[in-house]
Amino acid sequence: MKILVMGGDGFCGWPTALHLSNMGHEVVIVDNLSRRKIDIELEVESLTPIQPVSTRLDAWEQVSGKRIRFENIDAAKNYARLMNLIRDDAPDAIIHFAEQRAAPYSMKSSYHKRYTVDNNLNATNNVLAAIVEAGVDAHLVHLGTMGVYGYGTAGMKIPEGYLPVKIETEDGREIQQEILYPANPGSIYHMTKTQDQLLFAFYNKNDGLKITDLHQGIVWGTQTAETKRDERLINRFDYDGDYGTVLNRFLMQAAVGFPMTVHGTGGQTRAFIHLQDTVKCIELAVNTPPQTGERVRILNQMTETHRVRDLAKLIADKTGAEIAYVNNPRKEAAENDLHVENRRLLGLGLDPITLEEGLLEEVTEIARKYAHRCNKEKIPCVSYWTDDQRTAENQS
Ligand code: NAD
Ligand code: USQ
Repeated sequence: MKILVMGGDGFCGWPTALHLSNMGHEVVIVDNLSRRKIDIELEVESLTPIQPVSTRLDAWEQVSGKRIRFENIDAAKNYARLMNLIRDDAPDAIIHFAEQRAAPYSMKSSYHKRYTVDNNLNATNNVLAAIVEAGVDAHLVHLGTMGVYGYGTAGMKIPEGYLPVKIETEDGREIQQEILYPANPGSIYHMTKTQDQLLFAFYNKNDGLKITDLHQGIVWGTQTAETKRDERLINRFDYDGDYGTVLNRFLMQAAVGFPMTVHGTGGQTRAFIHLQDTVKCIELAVNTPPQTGERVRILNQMTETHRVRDLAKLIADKTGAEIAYVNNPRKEAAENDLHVENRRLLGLGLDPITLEEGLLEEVTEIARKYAHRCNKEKIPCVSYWTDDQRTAENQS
């Protein structure tokens, strides 16, 4: 297949591009390198020494004999170039990772809120409009988030996208329908993903586009089989207070001797998936496109759930690292349970990698190896969801 990987220079996109290339697909990466520019804005770098795009691509060609093409296009702003690329290349699948993905970054200021909305919604609308205008039959695979549902449970497993409801009609009959699960975003970033869902529903209904939306949990891990093949292929490892995600942050904090920063009571339960499984799930989704006329296919891309304080304790028990309970800069439930349906990807053949499998050590090894690159001043989360939280923190 010919596959466009939008956002293919990022944490999930780069290993996905390598994996699909390794499987024999013709891969084109589309990325505007905005994530690398945000590192400059935040004065922080990936813990791992990621290489410039051209070095990465040359290294991949040397180890695999396969060439990945790179197109520097801003999917949110450069509609004409994106549309021409899609028309000229006529890809079989387009994988859309090209969004601003950090909740804390999206809440830093009105600039960051506006940038995240502009970037994410325009990138999504542009790729959808471009598929229609180009007249190609490309399957769009989008990386969504578990956060579209909120993290409550209402006494049932969170279904894969659609909620069955019973409605009583005016004449007393009962009818059944399936509706999109009610959106309940916890940040401006997560809100953009709930809006993406409506764009998908519309273009699917109006233009018959084939779309898979993968509602992914928090990704942990750093390396995959392909990124391990040469140090120049090494994947990004975000550890800072805006982009670092909780499990990778805790593993890095343990490795550099910084007490693990549990927000509030740590009673937040979240869904997780290892990076190698992310890559596998995308391959499974690409290989099984929806039928013509099928509604948007939504899959929950997660393999296990954990409470934040339990993760900290697990790592503390293994490494002797300390835990610091800090004020929560976010507005979120202090405690929640989370039960999630994920049978569809398991049904397609996913064999999950779990935290128990010793992979925590692999990440810790990476964190130890590159600990000298860590700027500890960048570890605390200093993006507050409200001014009141910022003021209270500054006064404490
Ligand atoms: P990332 O920031 O590392 O990668 C995103 C890539 O997209 C970057 O290389 C960036 O330069 C590019 N990009 C952003 N806006 C663009 C634009 N307008 N035009 C072209 N390129 C653009 O993020 P990631 O962790 O790889 O996440 C990828 C996707 O997966 C995101 O949509 C995110 O919401 C979703 N996701 C990530 C996680 C996670 O834990 N990392 C979990 C669930 C869902
Ligand atoms: N947390 C801590 N300590 C920290 C960092 C985070 O206790 O040092 C807590 C947060 O308060 C939150 C939880 O850990 O309760 C998860 O935070 P996170 O930064 O790991 O994850 P989140 O902000 O939800 O975002 C990440 C990705 C995003 C993706 C989402 C999937 O950045 O792109 O959509 O995970 S999900 O969480 O399932 O919605």
